[in-house]
Amino acid sequence: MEHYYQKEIECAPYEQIRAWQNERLIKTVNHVYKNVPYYRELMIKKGVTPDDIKSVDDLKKLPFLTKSDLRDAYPYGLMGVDRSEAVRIQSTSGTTGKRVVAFYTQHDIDLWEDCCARAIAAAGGTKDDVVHVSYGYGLFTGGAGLHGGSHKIGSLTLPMSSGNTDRQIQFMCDLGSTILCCTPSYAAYLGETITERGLKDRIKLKAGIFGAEAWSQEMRRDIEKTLGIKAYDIYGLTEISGPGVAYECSAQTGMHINEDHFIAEIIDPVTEEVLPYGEKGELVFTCITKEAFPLIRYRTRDICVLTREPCSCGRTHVKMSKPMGRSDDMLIVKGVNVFPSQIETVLINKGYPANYQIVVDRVNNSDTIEVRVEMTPEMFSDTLGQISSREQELIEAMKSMLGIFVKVKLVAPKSIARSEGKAVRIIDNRKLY
Ligand code: DLL
Repeated sequence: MEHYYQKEIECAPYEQIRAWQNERLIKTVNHVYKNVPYYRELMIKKGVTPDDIKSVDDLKKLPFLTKSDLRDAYPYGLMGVDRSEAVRIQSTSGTTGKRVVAFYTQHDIDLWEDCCARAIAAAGGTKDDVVHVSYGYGLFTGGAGLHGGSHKIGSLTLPMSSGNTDRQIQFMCDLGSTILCCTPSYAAYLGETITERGLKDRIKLKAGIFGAEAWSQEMRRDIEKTLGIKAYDIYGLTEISGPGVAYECSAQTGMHINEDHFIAEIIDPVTEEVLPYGEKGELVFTCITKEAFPLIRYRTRDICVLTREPCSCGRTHVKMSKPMGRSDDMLIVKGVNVFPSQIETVLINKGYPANYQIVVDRVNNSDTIEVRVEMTPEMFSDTLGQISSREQELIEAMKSMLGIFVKVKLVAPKSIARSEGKAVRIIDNRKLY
């Protein structure tokens, strides 16, 4: 039987979840109004006071926060406690603009680690497991979050961090790692390397907890096959705490959001109207238990769908779909809106593995877009003579999906740089922002 880490919370009736949320929302709004002048100003501008917030139904009265508010308030402007009360800073892996910094009290760290522990337990983790954490440690939340969660469960925790693939594989074999935590692209790379070296029989992995970047069902199946494991998705963002905001259960049909800590809404990214369950839109989070960085109605820019259909695992917390893109990752090429997820769909439909890169350029004031696609080793050896006809087939499929000419270049297996962190999918050389 599956081990439920906090069954009385994760499987609580909906009415109970709502009661917790109502009480905690009121408390958080009062806390923020009193202690975060930046948000108090936004509330005053919108003509709302803490007295107007009596339940989750009143959430829509509150102003949104966006990444640009985080930039304006950088670094300490959204902190909800005195600096002497906070014990930790984490930061995003963002490479453009100012990084996002988030703060935690010890209480916040405890809650965050609980969320990660639930994710590990949902993947079958118990105190008998060896949890191999290959997310980066340091400012990135991946390493610290899963590490803390693994401790809470009492698993033997291997703080590998990212990098040094030889050492990762050696420890995995020697120490009998049973649960792997890393980005899906690194899991795929580890899988390929383990297979190439003929070491598959020497690893004892049974599950993987992969997130921090988009990955398809196809990629899940590949990783599950090469590593001989069940692969679980995990979602989170630095602003809201880190990994563990939502996690997948054995049903693998979406990620349960830890609703006793976060209230999720879906909005239309343009009109900001709140959308009902089942509709696709931008995910917005309100933290209801945090002290140091209690963001209210934070717009994640992740596009997804929420569902409250009963789950076969017994958990009652609302489920989010895999993010289906971002409300801000849209590329405009030759005036046409292009979502990387559309390109990925074409590639998957045509049987290509998930490693690809989109390169956008501007030559003589005209946009160009090229998709570099890795072939599988089988395709590579079978079809050396047929590359141009395969490329032509993809060009036509892209044209019918996007309505524009996309140059396609098939490249040798493993020739696109593998990242130990997040995969670099888009290279936009136009420097438009
Ligand atoms: O990526 C936290 C994390 C660490 C999540 C380890 C899961 C595992 P940030 O660097 O702040 O935090 O990036 C957050 O990454 O808004 C999504 O766009 C994306 N993202 C996170 N998890 C997933 C996922 C961490 N499972 C941003 N699938 C989010 C797709 C994801 N995208």
